[in-house]
Amino acid sequence: MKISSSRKDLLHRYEGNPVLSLDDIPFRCNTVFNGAPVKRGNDYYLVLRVEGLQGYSYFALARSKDGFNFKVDEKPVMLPAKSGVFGKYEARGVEDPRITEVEGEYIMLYTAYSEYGARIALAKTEDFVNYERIAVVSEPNNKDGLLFPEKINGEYVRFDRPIGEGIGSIWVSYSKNLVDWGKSNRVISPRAGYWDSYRIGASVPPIKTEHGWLEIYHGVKMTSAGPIYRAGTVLLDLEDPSKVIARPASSVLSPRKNYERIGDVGNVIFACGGIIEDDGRVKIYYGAADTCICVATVSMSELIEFTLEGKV
Ligand code: BMA
Repeated sequence: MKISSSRKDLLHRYEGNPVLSLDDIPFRCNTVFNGAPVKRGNDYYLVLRVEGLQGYSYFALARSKDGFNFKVDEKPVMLPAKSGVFGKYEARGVEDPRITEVEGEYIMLYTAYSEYGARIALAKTEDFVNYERIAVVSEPNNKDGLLFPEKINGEYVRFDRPIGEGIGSIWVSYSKNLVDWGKSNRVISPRAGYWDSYRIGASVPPIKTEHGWLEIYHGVKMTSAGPIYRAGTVLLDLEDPSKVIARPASSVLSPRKNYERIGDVGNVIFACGGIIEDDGRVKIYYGAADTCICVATVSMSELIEFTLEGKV
């Protein structure tokens, strides 16, 4: 019996973690976490969620040549909008960016936060510095929005996490134009008794594999000392991502290091993206304890083999 995967983390932490923390930010702010990575050619970009000293979040940009050593631009790249529809729904900040390249366009879904709650908003960028806001694409009480890297049957596909009857499940929806979304269907829900029993949400834009879409999501268990956020995997049907092919019992990364345990919100691993390298390894970028950004790596084949053990 294979027990290694359930007894220790499948993902390997980068020894130089955290790759970004408050000391790397060239302007005054409270904290940095939950960054969305993109690799274009040999250049890595990481769109960072920064929480300002005012208490609300906005986005900054970090650049790297190796995916581990980053330098942050002098000024933030996207502040909450001040007017119009976006001004109304971003009044308490913009959070948790996820960027997907679809047909040569970089599309970012993020949480727009206001007195009305969390909604998902969509923007496009060509250089990760300038953003064209397209639309607010969900009603309140929804977050963890991200796009698939390919259309399915000619339509854009997204995951999100609406809060239904107090239970937030991951849902899939479709759109022809990125603005109007529909055909929503539930994908997975929290599992009583497991590491993801309290809350879940999509984390990394799905990775296409010959076995199905591999989604790395976050799951939360509530304890008497508060929540624990972990990362886990699920494999979904390529044509209909609401069909689960495999969902292992165990997670792939749990908070264990001090930088994951201690911070503004302790015991949090919260991934917002991954980069698949030519050697078949994937770098997962995750916010740790809502206080810094870390990287963990794993080979795609190991991750798939592990996930397939949870075949339903
Ligand atoms: C989630 C999001 C994340 C955050 C996490 C842990 O609900 O708000 O931005 O990292 O909680 O606090």
